[in-house]
Amino acid sequence: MHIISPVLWQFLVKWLTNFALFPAEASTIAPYTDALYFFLILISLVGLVIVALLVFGFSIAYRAEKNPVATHIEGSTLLEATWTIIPLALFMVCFVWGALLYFRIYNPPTNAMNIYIVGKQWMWKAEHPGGQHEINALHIPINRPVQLTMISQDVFHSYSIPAFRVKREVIPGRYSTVWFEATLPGTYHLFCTQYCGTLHSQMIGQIVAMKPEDYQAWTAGSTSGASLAQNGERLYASLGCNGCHSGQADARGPNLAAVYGAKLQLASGSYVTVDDAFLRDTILNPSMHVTSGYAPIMPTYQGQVSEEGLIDLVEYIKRLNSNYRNQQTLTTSQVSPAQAGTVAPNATSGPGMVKQ
Ligand code: HEC
Ligand SMILES: [Cu+2]
Repeated sequence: MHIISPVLWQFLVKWLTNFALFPAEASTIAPYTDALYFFLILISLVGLVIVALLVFGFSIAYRAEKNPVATHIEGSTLLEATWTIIPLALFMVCFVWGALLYFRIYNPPTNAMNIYIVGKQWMWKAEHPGGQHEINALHIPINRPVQLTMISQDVFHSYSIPAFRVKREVIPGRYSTVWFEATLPGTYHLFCTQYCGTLHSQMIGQIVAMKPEDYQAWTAGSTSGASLAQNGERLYASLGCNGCHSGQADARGPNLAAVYGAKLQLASGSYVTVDDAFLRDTILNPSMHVTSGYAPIMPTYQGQVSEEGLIDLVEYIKRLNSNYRNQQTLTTSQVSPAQAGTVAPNATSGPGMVKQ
């Protein structure tokens, strides 16, 4: 999609990077956003030069001593059509180009790995499915699409990685997602780009993009013992979810195995596809969308589970595909499927519970 020769392009990028005007292009999308950006700058510059030259030229050609009496001009259809159609064509090019890029930026590839981000005044927490936790840092492999599922615990924040040319609002009460594929190993800036209070400027961190083998080593070395799904399983038992969602035929709640990604019919007759946001909503607001064929007896868990706890539950239910147990070795989990239905003794102080 480059509009100029690759050699000139490389030169331009290197030059701008060295002058620190432009961060490195470290993701697959970066050259594309930059190409559009440079195109916008280019046409603005061309417009600027044309206008400046005309002002300069006309003020000499039509100066007072050469034209003592002003000429009355009625207008020119050709001229007006020209200065309407050419800018319109340019704007349409920007629009189509921008729209195509927008769809690319907003649609994550289906094979993207997912990492959760919780923003709060004033720090970024990252939770990897394997249970690795980080504060104000994010380790990721290069050459692999990564999707971030993000939520705020308090006010609006915005997760921005300039070197990857991505940025997305992080909203209280709702998951938002962003994806990227890093191409260059290195350490890059992470910024909060939404003014969020006194220490907003310190809500920054490091993105560490690593070669796949280094990332593997990092993952193995920083695990906290239990994966998110394993924490979720414990929480699921301690909150008594399995009292109703036991998966047995006489259970009071629907079987949640393989519910993720499924299309559910609601009592209202409409259909929803079960995604992360739906799971989170159901746990906090079960009456919002009641599944067809069931009584609205599920209690709300509002105020009882932290955002991290909700992520653990979501991650657990996501992996509750029938073969989940065969894939995971639940060495750290105290809860076995046989215990389903009993409330764990530490029901008030599980790992994901809200601390009052
Ligand atoms: C008192 C029984 C009960 C408890 C406890 C309960 N649920 Fe439910 N749950 C239900 C019923 C009944 C439905 C279906 C009706 C509805 O959507 O409200 C449901 C629906 C759901 C759904 C929507 C998916 C579907 O197939 O309908 C999810 C997800 C869910 N529950 C998760 C949980 C989690 C997680 C917990 C624990 C934090 C929990 N439930 C605790 C009874 C319960
Ligand atoms: Cu912030």
